[in-house]
Amino acid sequence: LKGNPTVVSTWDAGLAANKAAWEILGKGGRALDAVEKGVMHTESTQSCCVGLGANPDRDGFVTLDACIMDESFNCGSVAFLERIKHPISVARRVMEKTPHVMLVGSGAQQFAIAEGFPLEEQKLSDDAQKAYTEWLKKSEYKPVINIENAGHGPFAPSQFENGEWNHDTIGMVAMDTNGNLSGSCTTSGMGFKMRGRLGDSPIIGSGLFVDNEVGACTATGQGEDVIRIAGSHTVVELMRQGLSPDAACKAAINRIVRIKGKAAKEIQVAFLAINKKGQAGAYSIQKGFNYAIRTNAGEKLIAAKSHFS
Ligand code: SD4
Repeated sequence: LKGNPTVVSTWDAGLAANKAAWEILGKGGRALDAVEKGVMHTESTQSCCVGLGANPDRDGFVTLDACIMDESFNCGSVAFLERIKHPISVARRVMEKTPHVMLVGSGAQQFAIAEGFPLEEQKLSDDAQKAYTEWLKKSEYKPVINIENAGHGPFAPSQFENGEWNHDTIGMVAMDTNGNLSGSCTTSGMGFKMRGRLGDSPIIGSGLFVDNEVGACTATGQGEDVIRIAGSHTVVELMRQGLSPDAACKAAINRIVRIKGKAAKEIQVAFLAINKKGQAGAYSIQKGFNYAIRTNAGEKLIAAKSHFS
């Protein structure tokens, strides 16, 4: 055995996702299978920000983004996908069954149906319907400050700290017993976003990047600001230069903070990475980001360090 199997994923919902991933990793299975299975759990169960139970766009439709990447630079992605329960699995099919990397919108849905994925009913979950009805009262569109805040106005620092907003995108990266790395990322994006808006999560190099020689990284938070610096790719390249996962995530966050200037106070971005030694690390702009890790030694939820404390 070359590697100690390790899986990390974003937020506390990552604990349950890691457990699903561990059913594969713990038995010596492939990291790619583990990262798909792991986040499928979140797609089925989470409300708010992942899967069909999530908050809709401002026109009232749930649109989903996901991507997956294996140890050999194979990658697949779907974006702006509607009425399909497991976008991560469609992303994997794009990777394995088409000559392409990304499919979007109705084309992605058409491909999913052709692959046998059921077309689900167009219906908001009870929680999402409630949140949307509430949002419609003002219909305020302030994407910068509303991100991850369910449209309820600017962040107060206490919201970052007490985790009111921390049900979120799930990004997962893992190493298997062969020492191979893979990653997955799935989300409904920003609640009450403009119709057609994509974040970083389905974009290889932004929401997720895997380089089996070096390490893997995933991102959560305000996608626009992750895309701006090709975030996950940046973190992996920093690890290539010798930085630890913690230090690489911190350097990438510092870059965003520098670019954003004063506006950095109003956004959250977090990176989560592992390297080939199976070491994990993370860093975020705001306090409150945590990640779940599972190894042979057990499971843990770790609070990441942040730029603002
Ligand atoms: C996006 N990064 O669509 C995703 C959303 C997210 O925490 O991670 N929110 O921008």
